[in-house]
Amino acid sequence: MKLTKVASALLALSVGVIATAEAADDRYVIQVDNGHKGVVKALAKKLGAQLHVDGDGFIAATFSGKDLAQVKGLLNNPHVKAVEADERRMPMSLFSDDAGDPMTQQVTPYAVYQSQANQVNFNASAGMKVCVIDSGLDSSNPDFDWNNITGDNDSGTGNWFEHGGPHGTHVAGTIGAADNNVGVIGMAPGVAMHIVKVFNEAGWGYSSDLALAASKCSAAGANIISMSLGGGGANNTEKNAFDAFTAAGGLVVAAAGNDGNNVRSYPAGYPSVMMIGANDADNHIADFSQFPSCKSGRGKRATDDETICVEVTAGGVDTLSTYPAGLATVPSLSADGVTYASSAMENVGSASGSTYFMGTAEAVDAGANGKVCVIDRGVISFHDKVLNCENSGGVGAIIINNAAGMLYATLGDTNVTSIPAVGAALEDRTALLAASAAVVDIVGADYGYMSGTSMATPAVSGMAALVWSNHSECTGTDIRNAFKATAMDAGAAGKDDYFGYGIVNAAAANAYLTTYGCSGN
Ligand SMILES: [Ca+2]
Ligand SMILES: [Ca+2]
Ligand SMILES: [Ca+2]
Repeated sequence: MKLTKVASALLALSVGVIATAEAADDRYVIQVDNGHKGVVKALAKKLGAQLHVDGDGFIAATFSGKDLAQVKGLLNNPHVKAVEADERRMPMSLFSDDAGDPMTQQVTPYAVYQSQANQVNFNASAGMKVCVIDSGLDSSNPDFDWNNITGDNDSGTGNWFEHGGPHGTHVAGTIGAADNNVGVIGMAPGVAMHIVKVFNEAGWGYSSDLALAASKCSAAGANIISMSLGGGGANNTEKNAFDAFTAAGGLVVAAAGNDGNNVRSYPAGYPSVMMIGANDADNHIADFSQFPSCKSGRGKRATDDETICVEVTAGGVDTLSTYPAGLATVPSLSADGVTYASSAMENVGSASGSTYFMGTAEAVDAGANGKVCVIDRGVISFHDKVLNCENSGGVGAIIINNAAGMLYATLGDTNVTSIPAVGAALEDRTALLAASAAVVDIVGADYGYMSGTSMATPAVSGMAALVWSNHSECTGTDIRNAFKATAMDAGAAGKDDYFGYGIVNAAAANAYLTTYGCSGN
């Protein structure tokens, strides 16, 4: 299953505020008395200003190249009451992670708030156990209650407590990271987990592996199976295994897939398995989230079957969770003392020096020797740009996007470079090219971001453990039905192929079961 690894630019963004007396865009708000606004507007125009807003008691205008003191001086007029910087305002996400560094304090991921999981207490004595079928859970991450975690290896994948890539560790953190003073917090903090490792770095498993894993989950006493994986084509042996787990009272949750099309993935496509799509922090569907039809059969015989398509969604875009220790990368970029947003492309390390603009860096250039290369995106691969910088004696690389926004990329699986390389936004190109010195820094961290229906799936399986722990008399199917009955509608009004019933609301599902009982009557 495709995995979109999104570099942890948010930490850098949170400190990316530029302090200066000059307003952003040289744009100012001028408070005036309404009776003399015309006089002030004429004066501003005469001074070369460009007027933008004519409001009740104020105007807004750009004074190119002028700082606040200069504008105040120019507008020294009795009808001007005040002049202040016209601050930029951007659309904010409806939900966001707590501010702060998860290496030193606990950060609650946005999806917890979005799904109101923080409003439900996890009952640790209810005996919930989530079986995570993935790439293992690396024992190096400190944010787990290891006394509550067991596991099994499939043949050929190695020890379950040693990661086969960060995917499984990230998924497990979303389910059950501990509620302590560090890292993140899972949907069901500290819940017992059984880890079945069916993938390693090669990223491959078979339906027979999953059928075997389901029986291991049963043997371990798990009541929830979480699978952030899938692929095309149904398989009866695999289907039977999940049917049996569900029939025995369990709940099986799996990812819809990340190809952004209407293909039905399995195991999520089996009726006994709950299919999960991904939404972002603004309650929008993730562009990668698959949306298979709920229609079964053709023509007049077509019927609606809500168990073969997306049933609910949860946050799965830029999800912060646990990594094998040191394997997440956190970038920082500053130039002439100003911090800029950046993304980690490759290579942990720190580099500082004079900047050298290499254009698109299509060849070795002796001018870059000992310097931080500033490079435009385009023409050749990111890897070859960084390699040309390094072979020129460059100590670090900044690659600037050639389209609006931040550049998120890696140097690929065959990276042979070693200098730290970060991506930067096109919006910062002018400032970065003008800077005389820069510092590029990539540090390893235990927490990082990933995007995918793989991230939404453990959010739902964790919330199932959370809600179920307060209603342990119910079956997995009761929990599944409560999630669907109480989901927050999003996207097109009513149930739709992208969201199913909508975004899971753990607090509403919990209240629903309290009020109506397991069967929802
Ligand atoms: Ca924690
Ligand atoms: Ca299904
Ligand atoms: Ca909808």
